[in-house]
Amino acid sequence: MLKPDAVKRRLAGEVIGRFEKRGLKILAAKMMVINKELAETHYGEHAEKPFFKDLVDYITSGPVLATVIEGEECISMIRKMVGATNPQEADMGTIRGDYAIDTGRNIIHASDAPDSAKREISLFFDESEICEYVLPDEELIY
Ligand code: RTP
Ligand code: MG
Repeated sequence: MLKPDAVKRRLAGEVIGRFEKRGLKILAAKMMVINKELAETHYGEHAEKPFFKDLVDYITSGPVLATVIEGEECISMIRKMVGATNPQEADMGTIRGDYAIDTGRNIIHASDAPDSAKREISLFFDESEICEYVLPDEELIY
């Protein structure tokens, strides 16, 4: 999910382009403004953390671009491409390392495990919004 800072800074296309160029497949993409309740559910694992309120305020502060992305080992691959939570600790070449400074404005959310991906996808998308298709160059990538 491209967070509101990414959308407002016009970085959404740039970031999605990195995933496309890597060979990953975009199955769904939707601009939306997340309401407080959905934000609290999405980030429920952090409900007791001191930064929870700021996190919910941030993620609801403007439109996000929610996506579903598919590819072999794509959860760990995308987390690696995204970089450390604190952009100042993120390696150069990662999305957060290249485009962000502040942990509270770190451009992108990425699911951290198959179970959380499944849960998060169902929070933001109906099944009918997820497109299955074959890329013409899939056999060059796999
Ligand atoms: P995300 O869930 O957004 O993909 O980020 P993440 O896995 O790298 O980090 P996580 O620990 O899940 O934290 C979720 C988001 O909360 C904000 N945060 N602020 N002030 C702080 O110490 C702090 N720690 C985390 C960040 O926006 C982080 O992405
Ligand atoms: Mg997380």
